[in-house]
Amino acid sequence: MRIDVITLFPDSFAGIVGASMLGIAQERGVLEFHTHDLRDWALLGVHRQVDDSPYGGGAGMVLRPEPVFAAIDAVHALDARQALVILVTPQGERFTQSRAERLAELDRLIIVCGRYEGFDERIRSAADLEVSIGDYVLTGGELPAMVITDAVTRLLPGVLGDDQSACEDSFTTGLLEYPHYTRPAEYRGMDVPEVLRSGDHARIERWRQAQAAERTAVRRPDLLAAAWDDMTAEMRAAARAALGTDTEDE
Ligand code: JF8
Repeated sequence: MRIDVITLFPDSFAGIVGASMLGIAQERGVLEFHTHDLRDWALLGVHRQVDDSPYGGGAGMVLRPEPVFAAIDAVHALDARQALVILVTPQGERFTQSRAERLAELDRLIIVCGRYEGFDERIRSAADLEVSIGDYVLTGGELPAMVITDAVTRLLPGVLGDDQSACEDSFTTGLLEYPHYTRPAEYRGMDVPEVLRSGDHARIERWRQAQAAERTAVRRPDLLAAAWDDMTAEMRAAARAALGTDTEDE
């Protein structure tokens, strides 16, 4: 997959490019990641303007359409593969694991990061998809672009090792993960559960599944309904016990 990011702050991506997952994906030839400085397509003039004051008045600045459209056209032309253009905005569709899975199947993404108080409404028509990473306010689209890049990249074939395959992720299984332990067996009075040291792999698997169900019931009861059909009787019992309800099987 090729990911191009159009941004006024290309330097802010240096950290994630160098970091493990993206670095490995690029070394393995699974990912080509490029950033592009929106200012390269700024309006001609000494100030290399990309923003302007809003029509109708009001505080703050608005991203002008011309540099963004020109940048998207130019970046499209860098590669023959069809690209999906994603605009990251607080008004976008919520970015979820299932959205990440669908994006990971594509050949090419172009992610456009805004800044300032907003962008000219006409910029929306240049995008195929508007995405938001969550209900909180950020100062720009760079962090959302990094979040999307990270979540999509780790799903590309060959990025994760076989033994940590992405199918076991929370949000793929629909349940939160079971608790993990490593050495020492006892730490500050806290013991590793006996079952994990029993060597009984079938029992360990059942315990982990029940823990995942219980943990989801306690922390994210909103996720339970969607996972319910795939849960065993033992998992449902663990979830019910945690909820303190006696809901019947559906
Ligand atoms: C922005 C450009 C966002 N979940 C989210 N919160 N805030 C943003 C966001 C995205 C782009 C810009 N301000 C200026 C905020 C997303 N995605």
